[in-house]
Amino acid sequence: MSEVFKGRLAIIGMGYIGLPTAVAIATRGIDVIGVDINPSTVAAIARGEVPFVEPDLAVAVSGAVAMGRLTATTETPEADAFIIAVPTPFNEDRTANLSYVKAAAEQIAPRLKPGNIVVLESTSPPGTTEKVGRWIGALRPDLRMPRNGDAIADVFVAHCPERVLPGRIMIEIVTNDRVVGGLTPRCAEKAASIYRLFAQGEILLTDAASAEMAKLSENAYRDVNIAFANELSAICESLHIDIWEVIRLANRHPRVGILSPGPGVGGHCIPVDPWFIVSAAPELARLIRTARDVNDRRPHDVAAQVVAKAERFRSPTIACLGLTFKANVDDARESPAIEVVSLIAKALPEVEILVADPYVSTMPELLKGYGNLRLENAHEAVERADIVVLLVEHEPFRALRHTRLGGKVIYDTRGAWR
Ligand code: SAJ
Repeated sequence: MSEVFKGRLAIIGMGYIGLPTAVAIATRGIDVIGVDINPSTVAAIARGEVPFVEPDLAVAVSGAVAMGRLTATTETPEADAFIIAVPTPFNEDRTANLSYVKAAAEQIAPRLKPGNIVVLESTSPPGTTEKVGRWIGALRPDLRMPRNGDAIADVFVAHCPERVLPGRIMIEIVTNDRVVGGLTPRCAEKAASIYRLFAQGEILLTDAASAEMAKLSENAYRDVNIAFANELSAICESLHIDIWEVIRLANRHPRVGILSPGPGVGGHCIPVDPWFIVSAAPELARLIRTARDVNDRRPHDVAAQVVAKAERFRSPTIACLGLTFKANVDDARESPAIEVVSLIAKALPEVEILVADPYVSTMPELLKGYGNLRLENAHEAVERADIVVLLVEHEPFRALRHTRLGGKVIYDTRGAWR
């Protein structure tokens, strides 16, 4: 029989991954302590509230807190298992910034007892899980840390990369298969016992470096495929061919599935993670690096198209719809839509630009310096605009197509109004 975890579990990092994971485990009858350095996040969770928008998460958090299974604190407590779910951003030189992971490992180290499990969920370059083991070992020489070929250890360290899609987290956290890579096979088995509590997908056991690389490969795969769509889109624009018609037709081939072009690739994961592969093997990662460049270039191409359209008017008003990094989420981190708007605002300082997004209520920091930008509701913005640019295909924007767009110049970067 496969082992299933019993005991108390602490999760370090109550963000987009840590909080849903905490809830998924707490609702299986395990006491979960959520740890976050941000006191307002901790206070919100203690009230049963969620500090960001994710479908079905709020009701799950308030339920788990009301049942007394989920608590939150700023101090790392003692527990039987620890999951690290903190950000791994990149540095200026695009190498991974592991300072949050290191800080989490250092907070956990003094609390560890023999038999405890430590799982790293944060997306990380190959070798990071091993570093977590070393950082903990340096602070706790009294504990035997897991080493390959050595069956005996006091603490079990593994990597189980998160793979959930923002907007579908509460579904995917249960249904996705999970990859669990241990510093030793026993570590993988121990960590898997936690995911058996709630994962309905298969749990695939492997070594830590393979798990790290598999996660990076998933996001690099998506980045490369989106870059292909974005490059095709630029080519079709230059040849005056409708990209959406081309994709519709090509995708009727049984072995072709071209993704959707857009104004660029945003979010906290896909624009970041491929760089971890590039920095691990700079000479070899040629396609992955080029895909990053193609996707990073995309907001500039889209902004240039809008500027070209605006130059046909004497004094146009432009409506830009959507600011978040993708549809139906409130997350504007690394958003290409924001970059497009700022490039247009900079290129056309005399032109009035109205921006609208149902998920954004204050002007994002990056756009605050432009006197020609105003946040509006979508209907008003479209009503007043000569040029309407769709940057994010939020559900409420789709309906505008039938009623409001007549007589305007439309630039639909997402193909939502076809
Ligand atoms: N995008 C396109 N065209 C497409 C698909 C996406 O332009 O056809 C854009 C989106 O608009 C967005 C960006 O790409 O700006 C990324 O969006 P996404 O929906 O592809 O992915 P994320 O960042 O929300 O989540 C990804 C997922 N990874 C994969 O699908 C391989 C998710 O499963 C991961 O858990 C997540 O990264 C993560 O945290 O690593």
